[in-house]
Amino acid sequence: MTEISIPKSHPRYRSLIERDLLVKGFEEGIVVPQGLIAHGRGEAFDYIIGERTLPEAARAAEVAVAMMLLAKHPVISVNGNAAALVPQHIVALSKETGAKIEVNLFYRTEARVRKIADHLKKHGATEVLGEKFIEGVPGLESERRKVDPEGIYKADLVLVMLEDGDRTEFLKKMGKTVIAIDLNPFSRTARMADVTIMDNITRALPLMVELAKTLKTKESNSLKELASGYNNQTKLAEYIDCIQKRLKEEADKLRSTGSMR
Ligand code: PTJ
Repeated sequence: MTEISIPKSHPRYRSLIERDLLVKGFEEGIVVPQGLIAHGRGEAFDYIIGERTLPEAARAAEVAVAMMLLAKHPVISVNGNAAALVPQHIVALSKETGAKIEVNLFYRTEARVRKIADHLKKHGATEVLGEKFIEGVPGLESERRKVDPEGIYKADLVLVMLEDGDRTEFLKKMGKTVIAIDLNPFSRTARMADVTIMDNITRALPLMVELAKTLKTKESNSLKELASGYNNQTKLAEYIDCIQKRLKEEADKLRSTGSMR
């Protein structure tokens, strides 16, 4: 990695640090080159929403955590990008909610699964599933069909982050609840999930950890109430409204500065 330190005063400091984490992950064999491209797509959406957690995303995160705490066998599915960007928060969320961690990769190699598991263990995980697998997602042809019998296969709820388009549909067909974190409200994953948190995982995961600390002290009835009546399609429409509103505000700002010149 180019050893140039990024000044904290740089307006894009956070974004540049994220890029560095991904490049480091790439050099260590955790992130695939395609993951760098995928991150770029995410960055574009993040830029448009103003690189902040929208109120709708905070609400989705709360519902998601309530569902994780209510689930019998929740599993956090981890890919290369997530492991590089938020390993400590994945471990913390697993500890706060009792969810298992499983490495599940689109560009799967056994060596990479092991590397990611070791990386998560270095960040405090005691158990990481994914090395032992069955071809357990009927109809799914990608490498993501390889799931641990004690993990995703058995799960009643799966948290997925930065997904390619096809898995959520098949997990849903298996009767599982799917929570997705995806900055792109147009993606198939975002559309197919039960709850989509349209936020950068670098903000969503820390928020979920904090929410879990509070929500785990609540009775299951109040968690059920919190999660009830959530409509993901309506929420996605609200996200798209936010994007539209922000674009219009930016265009109006330019028009008004233009008219002053
Ligand atoms: O590690 P592997 O082998 O499992 O491969 C992982 C990648 C990411 C390469 C694979 O899942 C993939 O190709 O994903 P896609 O189809 O590019 O989808 C990734 C989605 O995540 C896109 O909709 C992006 O907008 C979104 N995204 C990218 N970065 C972030 C993000 N969402 C939240 N936070 C981010 N930081």
